[in-house]
Amino acid sequence: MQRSLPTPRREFFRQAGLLAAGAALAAKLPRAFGADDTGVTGTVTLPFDNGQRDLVAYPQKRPLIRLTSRPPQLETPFAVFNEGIVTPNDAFFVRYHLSEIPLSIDPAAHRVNIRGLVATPLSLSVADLKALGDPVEFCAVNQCSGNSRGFFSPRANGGQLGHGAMGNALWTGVPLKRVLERAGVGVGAKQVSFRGLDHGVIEATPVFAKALDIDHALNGEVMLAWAMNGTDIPMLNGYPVKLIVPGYYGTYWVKHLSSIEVLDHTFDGFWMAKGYRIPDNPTHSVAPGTTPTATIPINKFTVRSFITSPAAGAPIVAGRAITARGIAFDSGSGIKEVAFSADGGGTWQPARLGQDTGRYAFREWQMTFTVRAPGPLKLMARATSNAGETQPLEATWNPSGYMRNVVETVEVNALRA
Ligand SMILES: Nc1nc2c(c(=O)[nH]1)N[C@H]1C(S)=C(S)[C@@H](COP(=O)(O)O)O[C@H]1N2
Ligand SMILES: [Mo]
Repeated sequence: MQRSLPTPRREFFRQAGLLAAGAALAAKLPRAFGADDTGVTGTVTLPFDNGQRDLVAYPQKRPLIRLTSRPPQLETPFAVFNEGIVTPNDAFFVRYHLSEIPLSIDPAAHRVNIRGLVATPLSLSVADLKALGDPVEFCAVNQCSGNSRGFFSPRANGGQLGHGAMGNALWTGVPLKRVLERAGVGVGAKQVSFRGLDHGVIEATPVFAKALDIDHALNGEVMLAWAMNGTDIPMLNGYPVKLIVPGYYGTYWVKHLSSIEVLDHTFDGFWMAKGYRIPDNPTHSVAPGTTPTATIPINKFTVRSFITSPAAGAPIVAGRAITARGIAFDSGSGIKEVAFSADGGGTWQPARLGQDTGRYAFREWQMTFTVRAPGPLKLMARATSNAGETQPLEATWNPSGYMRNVVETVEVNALRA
């Protein structure tokens, strides 16, 4: 698609605004890192052991559920997903691994370097990326591998997250394919690695770098994005350039992208070779509490659905029509069906699917039903993808608590009319 270029005047104001935002971020972030109560606006309790969390407002963000402060790991309050299928930038979750994160970046000075097995190494600014022309734009879900980890039983290692380490946004950028073709991929290319500007305190800490197979990198869908929901990507979400890998877990969506390297071998960086690995079997799971014998790098999303309304514990009234609603997504085949149960899985009815805004996006669904008698109720939603994948009724388990996609249950209480 083609987009008109901003006028120089608007561009000036945009840049000025950005510099101001960057300065404000630098001023505020270190304090928000502190052990004190700076920025805390309230608390929430996620529905599992040790689920008490502070709500903290970071720069460019509304109050979000804080898991850790250095580096910041923030999750989206679940109620946000009931407000619309696009997750607003200021509500989008944040995940980092290393403590030294960029607090302000000069967009004119930032470069994405393309090197390794290429004919012509490139060093591209954001303006250079935009000047490649013909930007692409699509909605896609970014979800952390460990989204919903807090619900694993027995407890899985890692941040105890609720369901808020996911979000759906409109991404604008240039296909990675076009950039790699510009550089000229050499014969024998096997993988492409990616890294950003963040790093650890000490030199020995492995940098956060990820890799994709060369065919995947050249599929035309993987994108170097400079905009999120029609505006600059928030600093904490990867300003000024972020890798978008639709249908794949967030771990591949490298933020503050600064280096791309074409390799003639399989990348052996820590976050591919040791971290973010799943059991190498069809369900990517093992018996609870056991260790897999063989593992592979995590890759595509499993199919999931959520009931966003009514909320757990919400009072509903027996004998009256109630509309339940929610969202579903998979790794890109698209959602074929969402089945809904108001009796704990005893009976299922197909829900009405909302507008299709792209096969990588959240798909909205609705179901109107009437509860006959007062009392507690278990509401469930179960999505099936166009690829035929469906959500399990029993939770699977893996040591890192990745890829949860069991059918979730929302318990409500029907009151007498
Ligand atoms: N540079 C950089 N990019 C990164 C990470 C990181 O630690 N550093 N974490 C990854 C992980 S595991 C996730 S889930 C997503 C989260 O993206 P978000 O913070 O924009 O929500 O960023 C990915 N990209
Ligand atoms: Mo993640």
